[in-house]
Amino acid sequence: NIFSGCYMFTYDRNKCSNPLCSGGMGLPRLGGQGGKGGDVWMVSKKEVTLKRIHDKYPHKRFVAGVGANSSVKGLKGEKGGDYELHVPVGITVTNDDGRVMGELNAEGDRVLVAKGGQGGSFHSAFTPSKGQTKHIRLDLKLIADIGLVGFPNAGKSSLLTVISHASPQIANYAFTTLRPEIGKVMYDDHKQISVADLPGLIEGAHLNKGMGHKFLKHVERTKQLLFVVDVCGFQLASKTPFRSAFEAVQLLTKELELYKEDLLSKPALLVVNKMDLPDAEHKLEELREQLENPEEFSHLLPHDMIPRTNLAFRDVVPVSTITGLGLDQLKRRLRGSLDEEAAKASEPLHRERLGALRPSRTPLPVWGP
Ligand SMILES: Nc1nc2c(ncn2[C@@H]2O[C@H](COP(=O)(O)OP(=O)(O)OP(=O)(O)O)[C@@H](O)[C@H]2O)c(=O)[nH]1
Ligand SMILES: [Mg+2]
Repeated sequence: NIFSGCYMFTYDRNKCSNPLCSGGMGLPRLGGQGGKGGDVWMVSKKEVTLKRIHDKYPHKRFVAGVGANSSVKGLKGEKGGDYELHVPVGITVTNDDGRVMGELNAEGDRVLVAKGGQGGSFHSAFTPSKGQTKHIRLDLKLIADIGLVGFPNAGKSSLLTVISHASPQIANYAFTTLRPEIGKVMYDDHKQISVADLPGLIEGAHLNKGMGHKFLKHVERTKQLLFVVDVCGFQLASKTPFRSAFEAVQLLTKELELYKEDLLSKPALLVVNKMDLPDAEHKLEELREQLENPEEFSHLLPHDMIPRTNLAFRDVVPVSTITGLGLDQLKRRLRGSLDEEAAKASEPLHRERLGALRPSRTPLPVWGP
């Protein structure tokens, strides 16, 4: 599974008596300085997958080179070679203690994970110091423009199938989708946007229930959210409560809020699916009304599941993946929303460039005839 995390033990090695001492030995007689031990780096490459790393390096140990000892010929010992492990784009590197050491979001990004030790010198009585030993974790989070957020069975995979070329598995039971799948939605001007079909979220996901955190961490790396609800509501099992479309929206919002409130600052759209089912129009009207005054209907939810802030959806788009209703409109709205954000992001740069083009205060010389 290329989306799962992978542990690694990382250290520098030295040939001298202390195996973790990665600098070279100094040379006391001539004041010579040993070379520094090599560093261990993570470097992102598009073609790499976690699975490939996993298969290729079963030992999960990565060791940089040893600094050269100082000698009469080379008083300053050469630095040990760095070790670069190629990892997929979208990796977060986390330390033993859960501290994030860095993120590799673009091809060629680099994160230093373990520093080589200093070579022995006058200041250290010519004894080299140890290189760092790090036990790290690599997590690959998905990067897509849009992430589909919904309870199981809402029709997320069906939706991806009809708006993109992806063909995820579809079935009439919960948790059909077990891992993310990305579909590319194509436009006439050849622009593409990527949509991630994610496993269904269930109540308690923030406590790691269901696909829980596995799901939620993928949501972090999408630019915008597309909530998908079944217009007729959802019931996970006979023992769990039935949830209407409105309750589904609020519960999904709350799960994201409890996991990481920042997620709710992403632009979001709402798809109301299965509009071909009986009484769908009436239920949609009811949902719209409830979304307009969510506080009035908060008594429908368990007290601790009322979201602190209600999501302001940019649009509510009714669709049916079976009849095709609303799909063109949805594609247009997705594109519109992404373009809008991109324009906002480039606005300051635009202003700066315009500023630079403004005429200076000193008048230009005027040449006579
Ligand atoms: N009537 C009707 N059924 C639909 C529609 N879209 C999807 N379905 C059905 O709903 C069921 C679930 O669809 P999926 O696309 O697998 O749902 P999902 O949200 O991906 O489910 P998980 O992967 O379990 O989270 C399937 O039986 C689909 O055929 C629709 O527009 N109308
Ligand atoms: Mg699915």
